[in-house]
Amino acid sequence: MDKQGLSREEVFQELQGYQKQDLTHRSGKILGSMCTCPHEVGRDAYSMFLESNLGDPGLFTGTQRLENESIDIIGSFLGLNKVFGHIITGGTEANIMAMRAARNYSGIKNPEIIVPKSAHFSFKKASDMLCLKIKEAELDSNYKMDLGSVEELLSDKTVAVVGVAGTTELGKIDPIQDLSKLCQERNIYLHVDAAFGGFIIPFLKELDYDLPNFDFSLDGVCSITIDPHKMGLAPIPTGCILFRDEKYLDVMSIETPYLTEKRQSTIVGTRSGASAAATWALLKYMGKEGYMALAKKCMEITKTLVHGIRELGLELITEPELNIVAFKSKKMSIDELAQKLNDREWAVSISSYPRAIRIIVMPHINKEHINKFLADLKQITVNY
Ligand code: 0PR
Repeated sequence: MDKQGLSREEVFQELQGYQKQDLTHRSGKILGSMCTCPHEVGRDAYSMFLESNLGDPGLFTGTQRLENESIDIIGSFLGLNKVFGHIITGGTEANIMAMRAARNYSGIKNPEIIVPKSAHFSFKKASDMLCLKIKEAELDSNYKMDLGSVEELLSDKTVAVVGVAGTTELGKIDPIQDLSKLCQERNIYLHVDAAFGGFIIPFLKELDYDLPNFDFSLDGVCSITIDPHKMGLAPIPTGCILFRDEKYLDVMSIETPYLTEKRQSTIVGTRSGASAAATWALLKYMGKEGYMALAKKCMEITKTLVHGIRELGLELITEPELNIVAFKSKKMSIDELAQKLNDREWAVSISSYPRAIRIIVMPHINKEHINKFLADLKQITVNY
């Protein structure tokens, strides 16, 4: 560390130098990310609440109200008016909290969880941290969790089944309705990971897209992960975990004797109130119609992309259900194609199952970006 500090100007000049090395969402070049440019309303609300700590909410009662109201609003578009939960750092923390609640609630020794093969890697972290044996259910021909496989994996040690609404790699929605029935019959905790899908599926359904139910309107669903920092447009880090019943928060609460709140259920202690303020501000500012318009725009651009990919004779892995597109070429390997796109500064990602070029049409992607991308893709693939 330098003995003497730099001037404010020097510090910010250096910071700018570092910032220039980053890619920006605004450039439209980031095609493989589930994050996006935070909306200015969320950004301003976030900066306004920088000192607020929800780890000691009695000191920040206004922020706590913002968190509670956000939870109520999100619950209301996920099928239940009274839900219980928190605004946290993201999908990973939410999934870990859900698995911790399920494990503690069951009280079962040597606990196991069943997740689809397509589940996000955060469940592997949960399994490691919470000593849960993870069992992966097979996918059907449409890359959705196979119910038969789930039934085969169930045992008297199963503490939770997880379904995904908007899988990380292909944006698929698992058959949550069937899982809900199955879990209710067997009295097993069902968690839905809608980190990605939670802020788009309900609004597409309002627009009459034919998508399945996945939320608390299904009686077997005990908890839902939904990330404001993905399709919700909030600044990072902003996640959300919702539980149907307060008892699931209670079974993981720890005594916090000297704080303004006597018990705490979150993993994190000191916790950003800014994320709650940003979530609240965006829910109020966007309203249902704002999120519907956003969802519609993303799906229309997805359609343009899908059409272009087909026209180039490339192979779609599956018909997209949401704004995630995966494709491959019959002539070129995935790695070579990704490299050639990368050489033209397109930051695409590669899905692992099945291996394919994966594009997430987030709100920062507009039609012009997609047209430029398709033009580059044409140059790369035609005459190869
Ligand atoms: N659940 C699902 C279904 C997810 O897709 C993700 C993350 C998570 C949980 C975990 O959420 P957090 O990352 O908020 O903890 N999905 C993206 C992924 O892993 C996250 C991401 C975002 C990755 C931007 C890269 C990137 O540039 O692919």
